[in-house]
Amino acid sequence: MPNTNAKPKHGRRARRRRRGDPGREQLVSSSLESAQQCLLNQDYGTAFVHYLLVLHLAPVFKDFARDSFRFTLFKWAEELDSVGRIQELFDCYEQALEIFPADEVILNSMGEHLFRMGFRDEAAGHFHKALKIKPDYPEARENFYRVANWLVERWHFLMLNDRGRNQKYQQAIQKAVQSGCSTVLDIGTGTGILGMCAKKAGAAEVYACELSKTMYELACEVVAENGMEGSIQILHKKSLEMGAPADIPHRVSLVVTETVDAGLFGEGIIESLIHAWNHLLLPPKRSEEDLPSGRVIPAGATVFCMAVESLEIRRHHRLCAAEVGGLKMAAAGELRSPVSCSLEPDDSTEPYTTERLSRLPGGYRALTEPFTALSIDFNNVQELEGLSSREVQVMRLPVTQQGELDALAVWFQLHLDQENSLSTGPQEDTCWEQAIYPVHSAPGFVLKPGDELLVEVSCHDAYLRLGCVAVLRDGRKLHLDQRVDPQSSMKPEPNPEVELCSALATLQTSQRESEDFCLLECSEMALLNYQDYHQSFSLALTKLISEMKLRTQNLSSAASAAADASLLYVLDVSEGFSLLPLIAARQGGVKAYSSVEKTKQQNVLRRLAVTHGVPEKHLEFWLNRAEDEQGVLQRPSTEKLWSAIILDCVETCGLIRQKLMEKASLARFLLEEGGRIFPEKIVILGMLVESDTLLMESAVQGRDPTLGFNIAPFINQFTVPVHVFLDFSTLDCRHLSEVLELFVLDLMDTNANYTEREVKAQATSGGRVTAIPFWYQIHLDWDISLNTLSRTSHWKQAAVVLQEPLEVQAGDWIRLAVKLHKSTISISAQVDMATVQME
Ligand code: 44T
Repeated sequence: MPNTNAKPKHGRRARRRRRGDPGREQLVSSSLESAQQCLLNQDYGTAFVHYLLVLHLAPVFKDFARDSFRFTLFKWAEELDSVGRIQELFDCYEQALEIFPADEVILNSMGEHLFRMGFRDEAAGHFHKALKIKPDYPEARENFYRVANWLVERWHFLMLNDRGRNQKYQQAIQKAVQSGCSTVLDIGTGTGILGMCAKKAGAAEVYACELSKTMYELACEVVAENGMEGSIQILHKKSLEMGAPADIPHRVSLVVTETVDAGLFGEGIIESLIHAWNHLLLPPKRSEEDLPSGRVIPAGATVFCMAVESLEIRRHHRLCAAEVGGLKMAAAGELRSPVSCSLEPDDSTEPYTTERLSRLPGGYRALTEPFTALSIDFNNVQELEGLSSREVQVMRLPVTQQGELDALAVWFQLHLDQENSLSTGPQEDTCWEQAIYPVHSAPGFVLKPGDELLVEVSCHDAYLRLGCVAVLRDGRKLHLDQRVDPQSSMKPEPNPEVELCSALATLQTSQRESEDFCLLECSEMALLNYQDYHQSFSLALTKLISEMKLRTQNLSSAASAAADASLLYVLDVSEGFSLLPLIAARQGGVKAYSSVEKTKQQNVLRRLAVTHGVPEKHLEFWLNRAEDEQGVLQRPSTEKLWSAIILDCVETCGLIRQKLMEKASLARFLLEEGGRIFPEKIVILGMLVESDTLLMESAVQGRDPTLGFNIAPFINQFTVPVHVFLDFSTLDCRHLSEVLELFVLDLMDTNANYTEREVKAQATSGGRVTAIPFWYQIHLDWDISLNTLSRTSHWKQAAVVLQEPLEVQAGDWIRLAVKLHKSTISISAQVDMATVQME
């Protein structure tokens, strides 16, 4: 009961309460009772309302009721979530936070809901708050690490670590300010660096805008820390929404910006500059008039393009084999990645991806010389405005090397001013990646020296569009913009004449009845091209299924059960597109459940089922997948258990999937006798390395200030200890140990899993251990396994970046404390002094 003798804290209301109010006390106690009763009856909504009432009327119960209140809130929120009552869900959280404003568990949980709804910035804010309240709260820490990558993208570190780039921008800004540009606007200020350069160079007025809330807040902190709080005005706005004098008092004489991505235009620089010229900048300088004028840094750009062959690019964008896991893929129709500049852009497609060509596994082959696709003057508003309506230009690229036409690679030179320029080319040692335009129009087409490739360049929607339209060969024109029969392009033709003829033949005859194709994510495409994966699963499934068939035959021979009773059930809970259920169903006597959700992809599987003699009813789709694992893993009917459950354990980015171990324990309960889950075991492997590249991508390095400004401590708050999407095979690093076994996850016996383990590693040479890349050996059964480091796999690797580099001598023993919390790995390392001293 509330302590009615307690000293009141606040004014009138509290004083009134002190007198004691038997009616109120009764209400509190009966509400509390009702809350508890409703909780027992699992009527969480009513329980929640009762708790709210109790805690509002009698805050003294806060400590007593906190746990039950949280539990009620979470359960009620789960219910609201499952029926899509999202607004109410967030209202409940807000009410809960009014009562417990500093409850890290509620904050973290609200962050998780926000994250799932796509409100990343807000989610991150909640995780951040939870962490400030309780820095050693692992759930909030993991969640924060997960969103940090979205909030502050990793390239910020790379750019700030790129001295060349920083200095060139600084010089150009200095020169412009000294030559009279005294009012400056930094569009897309990020950490505030270019705005601070302008101020430092002596600009009288500096404005900056930034559309990301997180970056805006960061810029404010950085600018204040560097003593420029009053002298740079930062706005949390997209430049397109700004005007003078509404947002800045008058037009400025200099706009500085680096709102460019690998494809130059992806961050909307054309639109931003057109708007800036029309609303934010003084008019450009006209001949010799001495009127105040405006200009832009960078002054312009030149875009280059070249055709390349690369197996790595190819396997991520189209099917490279006629058969996968024994399935003939012809019936699947055309499967392609969603990256294409010829498709009408929508949510599911992108015009290009990015790659650092110099780090492409397996390398690449340049098939043409680089050629200039486009030049643009950022100081000419007519030119900027005319870009979208510019006529399509056809470029002729002489082919210099023989190879398959897989993609066009694009990069650019950014002319900061007349002297300074930056290049993002593949040969440069910079922070930049290149834009990759995969070629879908001519799968498997081989270019030869002497050919000329015709490329159409246009700038629709202020995006650079490139299309390979034709090849000029021996005076003939081969059109590439029509579909080629994938079957014919699968088989490499050794004879060039035959190849030419067959290319011509298919181009003329195989116009598809429909332009229909099915889109698969790049990683799904690479998975489909991963032959070992399908062969290994096929083998393991065949083995298990024949064992199970023998078993059921023995059991049911006497009973001569109905045909259906002898069916085996296989469930695949892989994320995304997967052929595994079909591979299982093809064994006969198997009913397979697929988790593929997209209708087009389901149709692909259905078509393949038909052509492989799988009865329609033997391939089912797990359509009504509930969010919770309980729902996902429900068996088909109560009397039948699963013979095999296929779990998707490792994400493409190189991390273990969240909740894997929970899913595995649940799955084990749903197996019939002799049934299995795939995989049965995962071994986490790793290696000690010294890699400056990894450091550069994880945090702003060095003790020296960036261009004389103190930025690192602020942006480095967003450093995460685990680096994902790494290509260990092309990572620039020194190996300091052998391959180590870091952890073993036994999925068939989740009780056997520990969460912490000590691993001893011996340094094979001296150096600084900066990171521990890790990957997985995935054991489907005792003799079939897959290694996620394999060149042909769709998996990338991840790496733990150590907080402090560890100096080691050859022969030293290093003690690693490896922890696995939920699905997140963390590692700390120290030199084992005992062994050092012994030696
Ligand atoms: N990444 C390159 C692209 N912004 C750089 O919110 C190179 C990628 C990259 N703010 C690997 C390496 C690299 N008004 O914070 C961002 C963005 C903001 C705006 C206000 C506007 N109109 C805009 C447009 C963008 O500007 C900042 C910089 S965009 C630069 C992107 C290192 N992967």
